[in-house]
Amino acid sequence: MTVELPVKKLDGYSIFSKEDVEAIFELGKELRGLKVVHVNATAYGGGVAELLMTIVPLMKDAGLNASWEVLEAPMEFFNVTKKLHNTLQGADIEISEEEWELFEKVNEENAKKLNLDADVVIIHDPQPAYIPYFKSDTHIKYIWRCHIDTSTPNLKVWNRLTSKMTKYEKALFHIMDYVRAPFDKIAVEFPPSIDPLSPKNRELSEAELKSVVERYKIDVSRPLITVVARFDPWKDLFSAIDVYRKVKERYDIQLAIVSAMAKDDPEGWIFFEDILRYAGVDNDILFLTDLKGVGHLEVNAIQRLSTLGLHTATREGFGLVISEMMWKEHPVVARPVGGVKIQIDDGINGYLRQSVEELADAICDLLENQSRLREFGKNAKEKVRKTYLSTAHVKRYLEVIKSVVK
Ligand code: UPG
Repeated sequence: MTVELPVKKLDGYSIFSKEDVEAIFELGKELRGLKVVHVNATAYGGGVAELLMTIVPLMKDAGLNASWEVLEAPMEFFNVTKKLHNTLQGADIEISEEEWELFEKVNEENAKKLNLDADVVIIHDPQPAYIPYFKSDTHIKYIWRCHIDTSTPNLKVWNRLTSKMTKYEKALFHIMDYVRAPFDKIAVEFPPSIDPLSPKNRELSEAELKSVVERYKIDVSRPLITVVARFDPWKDLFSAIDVYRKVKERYDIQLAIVSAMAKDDPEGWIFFEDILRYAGVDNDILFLTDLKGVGHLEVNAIQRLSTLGLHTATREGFGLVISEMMWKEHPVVARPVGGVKIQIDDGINGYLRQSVEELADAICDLLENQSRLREFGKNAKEKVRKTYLSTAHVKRYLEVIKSVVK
């Protein structure tokens, strides 16, 4: 399925990163008209869809013929690929022969069905990873874009999966810790980005904020700690509730759990129930999900209304939600894992802590020290402005595309 895209103009981004925008237009001249197709598993929900909704329109504005295709697959396929995702992040579970067969079959069908007649095809994550294997065209250059933490994968699954991923010319990873054979020779360090002009991150008016406060009954007179994360085992929302309870012994806080159900994540419903049960009856734990109409603008408003962010993930490829919160001038207290470590500079724009007690202490430290809270918040925004905006990301894409077509 081809995803319909909004129009986005690079000119609008010049106020944030003039040099990157100029560099993109230069590269765009060299690559004008080049047909580039991105392929992933869902058009809505989760970090990859969030990224493509900006990256693809900006590539178009740079002069490339860029488009975005989404896999067509039954729910059983997504059960298998969620298992695949979990094993690549280290889970010790088996994938049966039947499941591998389904994985291959859906990839083969999509290799035929999707609109992939292009110069460069960029495959995101493991779900569509076998499409190149099933394509016979020799002129297409393939790039694999990995979004997950593959630092300690289940090797049996990793080796089997990658044994048929031989047609890729480049493999892009958020950080080099994730790189392993067979991609070590073609790997590129490739952190993602947030879009400062998207509904998720743009400035909001007082009226927009007020409407969210009223709709979701947020008490702005008390501190609000926010965790934005899919209902996924790796996000460890149980720990987020434990941290909240520890802090609550000392401060009258509220916890917002902001979450959406991604189409390619059938496990989400099971975790949703488990976490609701774990939270019990506590009116200061706010479940703000897409079921209640929490979309991009609402997530933006909740992040802006927050005192600080909390992120308890135990594996995290990058964690866009951290940069999103930092962009709104709030520090994030998080576990020192994967891509989280490159966003948060401990003691400068947030805190990196492992245990529930340490995470709770770090939050209390910021609640006690309002001037530190503000200073960390300013540092946080500056870090994102310098490092993680869409323009830097688009520029890196054009450089990598140029390297495979020249
Ligand atoms: N989001 C919503 N509504 C919600 C909850 C989340 O829009 O109710 C958004 C959130 O704002 C963010 C995205 O969904 O933009 C979630 O992205 P991220 O925090 O990066 O997590 P994942 O969905 O797990 O994304 C995968 C990787 C992650 C990586 C990302 C992009 O797990 O580590 O940063 O892909 O490469």
